[in-house]
Amino acid sequence: MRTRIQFKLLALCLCLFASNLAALRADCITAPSGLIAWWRGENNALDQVGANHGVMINGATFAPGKVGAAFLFDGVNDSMSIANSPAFSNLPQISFSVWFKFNALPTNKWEMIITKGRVTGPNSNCFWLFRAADDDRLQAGVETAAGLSGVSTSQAFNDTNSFHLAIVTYDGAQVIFYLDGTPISTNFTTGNVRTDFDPILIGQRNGPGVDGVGDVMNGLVDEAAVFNRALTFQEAQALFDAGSAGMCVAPTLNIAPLPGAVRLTWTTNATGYLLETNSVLTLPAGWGVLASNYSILSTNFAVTNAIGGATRFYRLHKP
Ligand SMILES: [Ca+2]
Repeated sequence: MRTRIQFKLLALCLCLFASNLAALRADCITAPSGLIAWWRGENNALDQVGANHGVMINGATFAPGKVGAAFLFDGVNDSMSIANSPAFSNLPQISFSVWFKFNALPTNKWEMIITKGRVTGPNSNCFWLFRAADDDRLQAGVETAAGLSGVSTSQAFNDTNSFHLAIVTYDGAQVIFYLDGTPISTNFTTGNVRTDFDPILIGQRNGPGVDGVGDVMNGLVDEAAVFNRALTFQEAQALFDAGSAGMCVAPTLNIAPLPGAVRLTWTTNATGYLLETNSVLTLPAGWGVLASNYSILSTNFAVTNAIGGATRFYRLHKP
């Protein structure tokens, strides 16, 4: 039984991958390809698309964000940390995307939004986005073997009222800084993004920084995402246009064994999806909507389904 259930779990993963192409919400957009990490801030530090889960540091918490909830940093010592991963190393191309909102902008204060590296000059960075203390501009960029390649706003950034979307792309030749879907700054470099062993930090830089605690941010960061390729102009604009709908999240189906039955649960509203079953892993034929001989355990997306001796597979599928 245990082996069969484990196999079913694997099968479910495969099936859900196939069905993930469908959108959960009509107004969200399909995530661009190359998405290797996505921290949504939905009251947890989980990576939506991989295993690079984060850790909330020094009481960092959550608050209403741009797309659902967001990470909230108090500007004292809060941040969110994601351990280094091979997925973030030696990348020939990269993009990173964050919605951010400052709650306060103290004078002469560095405010780190997302960083990988110590951000203390050459040979200390992978990529970064922060508000500079000296000129109050938003500054971003990547570091390669060729050196630092920075991009920035042309003027001081002083807004503490609204969320803004920052996207930085690097295609192996050009770094582009998109603010709210519009390219505002470009730079040129070559080579892979520098590799280090530092964590990705949201709301902080690695090391003490100027304020002694990593130049922590006072504000919110939402839907932080890293891609292993350069997003296009159209993709950057589409992410901004999606606004509070964000990128689509497919529901995940969980399965647990019960005596003579299985319990199927899903935690996200799966509007438009059908709960289907099959006796073999055949795509797309063979799948049928689960007959109504199951018991609804609760209105929170949980049912039990009696099983006989035969193996059954289950999936949430949007026709
Ligand atoms: Ca969110």
